[in-house]
Amino acid sequence: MSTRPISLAPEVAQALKNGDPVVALESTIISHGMPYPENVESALRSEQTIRTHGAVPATVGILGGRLRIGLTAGEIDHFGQNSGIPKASRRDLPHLLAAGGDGATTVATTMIGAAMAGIRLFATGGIGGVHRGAQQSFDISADLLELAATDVAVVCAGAKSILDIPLTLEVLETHGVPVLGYRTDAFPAFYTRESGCGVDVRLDAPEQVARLLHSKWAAGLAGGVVIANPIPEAFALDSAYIEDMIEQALFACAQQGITGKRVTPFLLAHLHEHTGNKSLAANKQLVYHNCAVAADIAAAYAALCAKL
Ligand code: PSU
Ligand code: MN
Repeated sequence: MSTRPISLAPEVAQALKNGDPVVALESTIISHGMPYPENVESALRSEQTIRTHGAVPATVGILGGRLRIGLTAGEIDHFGQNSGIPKASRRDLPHLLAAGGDGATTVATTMIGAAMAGIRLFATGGIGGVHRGAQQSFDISADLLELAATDVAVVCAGAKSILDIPLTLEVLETHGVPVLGYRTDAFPAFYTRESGCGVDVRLDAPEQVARLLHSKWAAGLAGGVVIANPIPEAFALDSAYIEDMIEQALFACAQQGITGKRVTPFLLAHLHEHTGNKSLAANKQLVYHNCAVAADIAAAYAALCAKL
């Protein structure tokens, strides 16, 4: 038995051994980001999308005190159904591993698992960031510090404007995390294609992104990369509409005294409920798009590594 608390699904282990493309997926989006059963449907379709684009999916979660890299459909259903599974960020890992518990991995802990396994690409919806009012609350997602330290590239639709996007980009800059726009000059705001902020560099082809990733890590520059991929035009929400809904969600959050790790799941659930699931439909579509792009980049990265 390995001394590390990690288990790879056989298909994932084989793909990594062969140098084939693999894309990691997170489980907090399943357990705490979407309602059941849409969460399970979305997780399975995400995996299928990655396969269609020529890569092997590896959904990450903590089961029985082990970091599992690649889950079965039954295990994904377990994450989808069981609202008792805690959201597990970096600080929660030691306890869950020691106690033999289950945990839904956030962007931060999915990066940790992916890096341990040797997976370089990860697809999700949105990253955590600096919350509005962080000057008072100090609520800055551990995702940002993980991006500073761990060698995994995260394909996302930017960050939700439940966050302070300009401050989120400042923190990423401080920590030397490149923010790439995939076929865009604008940093996207999850439900919408623009946030009013720009990206550091725009790249239009998977091969260009693969080269940047390779150059970064070959130069010994540890840490992740944000690959910002805007929601497809057809699924984007009206920005005034969603901004209004976000304001309402933030107001409810403050009124109910929600703080800490409960904030993001609360805001997501509030939005899904109060937009008649418009936000959920958009959320699902942008995740599939991120899966397709991450798989394309993973394939280009694998091809580049095979050549060098
Ligand atoms: N943003 C989303 N959907 C999500 C999350 C973020 O649009 O499901 C999840 C991710 O797992 C992310 C986490 O890592 O929330 C961030 O939580 P916090 O803000 O507590 O760090
Ligand atoms: Mn937080």
